[in-house]
Amino acid sequence: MQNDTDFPIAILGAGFAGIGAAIQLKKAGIESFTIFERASEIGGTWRDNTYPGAACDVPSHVYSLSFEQNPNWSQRYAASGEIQAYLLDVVDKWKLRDRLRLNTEIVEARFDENAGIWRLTTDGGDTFTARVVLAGVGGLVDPAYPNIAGMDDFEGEVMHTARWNHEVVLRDKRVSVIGTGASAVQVVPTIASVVALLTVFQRTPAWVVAKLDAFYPAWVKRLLARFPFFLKASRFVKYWVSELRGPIVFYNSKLLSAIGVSLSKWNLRRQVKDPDLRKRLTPDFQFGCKRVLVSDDYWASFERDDVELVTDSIERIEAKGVRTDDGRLHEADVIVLATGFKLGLATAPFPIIGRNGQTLDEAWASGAVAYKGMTVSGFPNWFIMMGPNTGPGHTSVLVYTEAQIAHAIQAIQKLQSEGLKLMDIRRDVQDRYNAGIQKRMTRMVWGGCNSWYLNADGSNHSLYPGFAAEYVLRARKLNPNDYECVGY
Ligand code: N01
Repeated sequence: MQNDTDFPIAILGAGFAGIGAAIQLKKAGIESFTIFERASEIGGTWRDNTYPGAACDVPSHVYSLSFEQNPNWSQRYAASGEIQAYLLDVVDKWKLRDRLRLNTEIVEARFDENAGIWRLTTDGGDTFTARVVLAGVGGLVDPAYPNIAGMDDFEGEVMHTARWNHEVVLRDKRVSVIGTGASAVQVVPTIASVVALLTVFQRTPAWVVAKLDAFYPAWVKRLLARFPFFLKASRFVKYWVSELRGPIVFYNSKLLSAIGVSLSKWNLRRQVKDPDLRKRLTPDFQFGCKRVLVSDDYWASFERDDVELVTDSIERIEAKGVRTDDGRLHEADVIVLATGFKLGLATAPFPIIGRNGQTLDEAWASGAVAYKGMTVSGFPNWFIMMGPNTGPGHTSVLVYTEAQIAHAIQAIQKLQSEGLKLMDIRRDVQDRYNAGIQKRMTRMVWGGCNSWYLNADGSNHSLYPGFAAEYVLRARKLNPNDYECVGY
């Protein structure tokens, strides 16, 4: 049995995954961890996404840590600031501040097989060693900036939704929003009534279903705080509602797709009266193929006289605005890029060098693969949270993350209690698992259109092809036989 101080653990990233892992380590009595965070504050997505209207599109009773449930969510889908405040509270409650190394970006990780340790190098040139790394650096972190000609010519302000500049005043300005994905459906209705003119550039319309958001009255919050059973029951019900709706979003089925389409078209009809406008907002691809969005007021924004939907392609950005290929110049004072993120899973987040000098990018040359999305053969003692093929299109990603944390902690306990040097997922086990995942992909709906879910070759290495509950059952429990276990 090795003691804690001989067993440093590095947690990379202080978002939901990293913070959740730290708490569970503490609960397991393991204190020898450090959380490395490249930004100056914790929070990940909820630190970075502060655009007007930014909120969770999964109910907060499910989109929160199951071991840190919050009776005080103000509404079903909490706003970004409230989620960030929750994470800050959790960090204080669990006294994680002194475990954090903020402003510290890991730029290289190299496995020393003789010693069974990972050597981590920071952007400041410091080095740290870790017996185990829990990597929770997120999949949708770095903004994707569109490659549109003339962007530098624009005389006004340009900002990405994930890097909102709160000093830019939008009131009474002409604002152009490029993109109509999950971020756009939140920002568009929120700023529509503030700006003088809102022009929304839609390349591909999205299926949007009703959000049915509501504030929790004070008595409900008191009830949930007083009787945790009700809070757990609320989480349980919301989890199973989203889970049971899952097949509509993920199976490639005409019948299930028709159900989704009718739900979305009902949402469109109740918000938009003009049949021509409805037509322009209606997707022509199968329901679920791209992420299904939720909103009660996005489509209604286009009924306003001061909001224009533009479906002509963008030709270039000019000094005064956005020129579309019909020759029209859409004048603007501010351009908002709601153009999404670079899929962080496509490559390693920084050079990660495993056994025999192999890099993770080399291992992932034909797409990111990992055993249950967590461990990659040749990269021992390295556990990914929110890794390949673990994203949900229908429910809270945190359900998956908690299973990954549980798995990693069992591995840490095994390494410690048996004095092992390393645990490396067996290549045959990893390959068999991923062959099964890709086989199941053929029954899923995601191959039929272009989205961030897919790699350039059309393969899907981002989403899990099935129910969250099934993933949790498969991933939560460590089977030591799946791993090559090597002692000193
Ligand atoms: O990004 P997106 P997002 N010219 O990639 C368009 C999560 N999220 O930030 O569809 C013109 O969905 C692009 O058009 P097209 C969630 O997982 C969660 O909105 O490629 N348009 C699309 O319309 C989500 O899936 C929450 O044709 C261009 C849009 O930009 C993920 O983040 C909230 C273009 C990008 O949509 C990403 O969402 C927000 C160009 N050159 C986000 N380039 C929660 O509430 C791109 N587009 C939890």
